[in-house]
Amino acid sequence: MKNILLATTCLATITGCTQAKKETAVQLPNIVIIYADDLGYGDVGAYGATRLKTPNLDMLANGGVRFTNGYATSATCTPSRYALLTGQYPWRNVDAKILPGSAPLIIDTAQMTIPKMLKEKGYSTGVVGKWHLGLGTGIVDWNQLVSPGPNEVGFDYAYIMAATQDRTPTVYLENGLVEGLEKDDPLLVDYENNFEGEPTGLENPELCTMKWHHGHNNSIHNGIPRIGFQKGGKSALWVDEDMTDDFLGKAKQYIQENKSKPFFLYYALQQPHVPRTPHQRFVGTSGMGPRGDAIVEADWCVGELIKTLETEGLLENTLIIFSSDNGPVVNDGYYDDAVEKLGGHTPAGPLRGGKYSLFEAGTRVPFMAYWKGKIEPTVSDALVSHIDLLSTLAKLAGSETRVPDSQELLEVLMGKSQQGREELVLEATSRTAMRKGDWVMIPPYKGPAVQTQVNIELGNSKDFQLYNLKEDIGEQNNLAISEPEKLQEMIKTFEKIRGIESQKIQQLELK
Ligand code: NG6
Ligand code: CA
Repeated sequence: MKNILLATTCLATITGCTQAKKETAVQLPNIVIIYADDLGYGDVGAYGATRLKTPNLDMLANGGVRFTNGYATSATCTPSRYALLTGQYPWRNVDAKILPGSAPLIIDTAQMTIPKMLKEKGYSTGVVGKWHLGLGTGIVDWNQLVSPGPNEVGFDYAYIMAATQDRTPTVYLENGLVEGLEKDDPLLVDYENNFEGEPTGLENPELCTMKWHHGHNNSIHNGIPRIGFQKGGKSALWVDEDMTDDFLGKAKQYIQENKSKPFFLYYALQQPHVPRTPHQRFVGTSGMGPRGDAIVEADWCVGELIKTLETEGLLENTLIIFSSDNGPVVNDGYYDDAVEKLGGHTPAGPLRGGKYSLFEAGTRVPFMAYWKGKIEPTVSDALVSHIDLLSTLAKLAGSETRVPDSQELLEVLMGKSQQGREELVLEATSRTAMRKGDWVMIPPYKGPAVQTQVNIELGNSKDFQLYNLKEDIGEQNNLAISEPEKLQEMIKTFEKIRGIESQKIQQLELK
C-alpha cells in the first residue's frame, strides 16, 4: 500500500443524490526531470533548429506539451538549479550564484525540496549528473564522506560531479564519497592557490590539448585546463569523453533498480556546457564542432533513457520533463571551434541575448512535458517556470506541500489549461527583471551592454527597458517612453515582489 495514492471517487447512484466515497488505488507516476546545461531555445529541432538534429527531444516536445514561454529562473546554473529543487526564487538566497567547486551546500537541509516532498509520498529519489549547488559546510576533505550534499536535501541516491565540467575537482561522488579514490593518493582541491609543482594552463600551455580562451587556466586534467586547482586523486579522475556514458549508465541503473516503486530521477546532463567533450562516436556528427556534437550526444542520451523506460514497461507511467538551466553561450572560455562552425545555426532562436543575459535568451529555454498516453500533444504559450515544479509535482503526487514562490500549475503542465503564471521575476548574474503578461521590464543597470569575451548582450542600460514580447520577441523596440502607464504597472509589480521601495528602484539597481 505504500506506493499507492488513495484517491477518492464519488459514485452517483441512479437516484442522483446519494454519494458514496470509495477509495481507489491509483499508482503514482514516476517523474524524470532531464536538465540540460546551457542548451538554448533555438538548439532544439522542435523549437526551430534545422541544421542541428535532435530527434529524441523533438519526440518529447511534439508528443507532449511544448512550452513556448517556459523559463529557467536564472541565466546561470547555480541559481536556476537552486530554484528548480527548492521552488524558491534564487535572488532570495544571496549564496545562489555561480559557485566554485569548493563551495558549501547552499540549500538549507531544513528547506523543502522536490525530492524531499516526493520522498514523503513514498518515492525513491535519485540525482545523476551535474550538481553545482555546493557540498559540505565550508572546508571539504574530499577523502572523507562529503556532507551535507544531495543525500541531505532529499536524494536517496546521488551520483554527481560536484560543480561543473570546467571546475575542479574532476571526479564523481557517489553518495558523498569520491568514486575510485585510493587512500595513498589523496585528492586536494584549492580555489586560491596552486599546489607546488603542479602544472597549470597558464604556465604549461604545451600540456593542453584544449586551449583556454578566457578563465580556465588553472589545473590541467586530461589535457583540459580548468577553473580551480587540484592535486592527487589520480585513480578517481574522470575521463571527460566518457562522462556521457558514465552518467547515462548510472541513470539507467537507477531506473532498473527502483522500478518496483515510484521514483523521481533528476538527470542533470553536462552538455553542451564547456568543455565540450563528446565521445569519439559523436565527433563530427553535427558538422558544427564540439558544441553541436555535444547536443547530438545529449539528444542520444534522452533517447536511450526513453528506451530504458520503454523496455522496463514504465513509459506509460512516467512523466518526463525536459529543460535547460539557462540559455546558450557559444564561446564560454575555450577555443573549440564553436563560433567558427556555427554556420547559420542560432542557439538562441529568435530571442535576444544568451547565457548571463537579462534579455529573453538568458532564461527562456526549451521546456517540455511528456507522458505517453496521459498528455496530448500540445503547444502551450502559458507562462511557466522551473520554480513551479515543486508545487505542481506535489499536486501530482497527492502532497499538500506548497512553497510560496512556486505556483501549482498541474493542469498547465498536463496541457489541459493555458492559464499559466501572470508574472515572473527573471534573474541574470544577480540582476532582476520582470515578465508580466506579454511584457518584460528591465530596470536600469550599470555595467557593460555586451560581455565581449562571450559576445553576449547582457541587457544593461542606463534607461528602463520595456518590450512587448508578443509583437517583438527579439526585444528590439524599447517602449518605456511610449508606454508610460505599462511601465509604471510593471515597476509596481516588480517592486512588490522584490520588496523594493518605489523611489529607490533606480538608485538600487544602478549601484
Ligand atoms: C563562468 C565561467 C564559464 C562557466 C560559468 C558557469 C569563466 C571565465 N567563465 O565563470 O565558463 O563555467 O562560470 O556556467 O571562468 S554555469 O552554466 O554553470 O552557470
Ligand atoms: Ca548552465
